Amino acid sequence: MAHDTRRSTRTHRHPETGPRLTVVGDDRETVRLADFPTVDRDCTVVCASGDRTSATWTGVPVPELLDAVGAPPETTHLRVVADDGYAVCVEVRDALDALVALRRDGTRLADAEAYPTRFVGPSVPGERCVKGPVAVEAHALGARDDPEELEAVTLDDPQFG
Ligand SMILES: Nc1nc2c(c(=O)[nH]1)N[C@H]1C(S)=C(S)[C@@H](COP(=O)(O)O)O[C@H]1N2
Ligand SMILES: [Mo]
Repeated sequence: MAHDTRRSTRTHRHPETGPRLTVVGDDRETVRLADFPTVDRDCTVVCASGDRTSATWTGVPVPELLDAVGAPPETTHLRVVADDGYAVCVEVRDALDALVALRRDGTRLADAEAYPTRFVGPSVPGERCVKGPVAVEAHALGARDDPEELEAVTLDDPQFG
């Protein structure tokens, strides 16, 4: 199916087409999540504070999204960017069983939260389970590159719960 190629960097609630996500690899595409198959996955989001949220998440597997743009084989990290200034870097091996979720325990996130999608996975640290991701970018970092330099936030900043 042909994907939308407009270079939007924001995910909005599109009443007709649903949430979108910009995926950056060899190509850059803004895709409609509704165009992809979804799977269910049990994940627990654990905060440094001790709070935890366990749920069954339904969403698009991250590898499906990367395949749409052709992530380079050298990819080491994914940078996941939200529209609230939050951006994190996740090791690609931890992202391979992650989802861009649309539902939590069967309920649409768009109906329950201020954001319509969630980057979440069993191997993704809780603070990196980004609410309302608008972009996922493949990066190939060298051994001396610091992935935290790609993170826009100090993760212990109290403004980010
Ligand atoms: N966009 C965005 N995603 C975010 C955050 C945020 O501030 N903004 N906080 C993170 C942190 S620190 C944690 S612990 C979890 C909290 O998720 P929960 O509210 O579902 O428990 O979301 C993460 N994802
Ligand atoms: Mo957190």
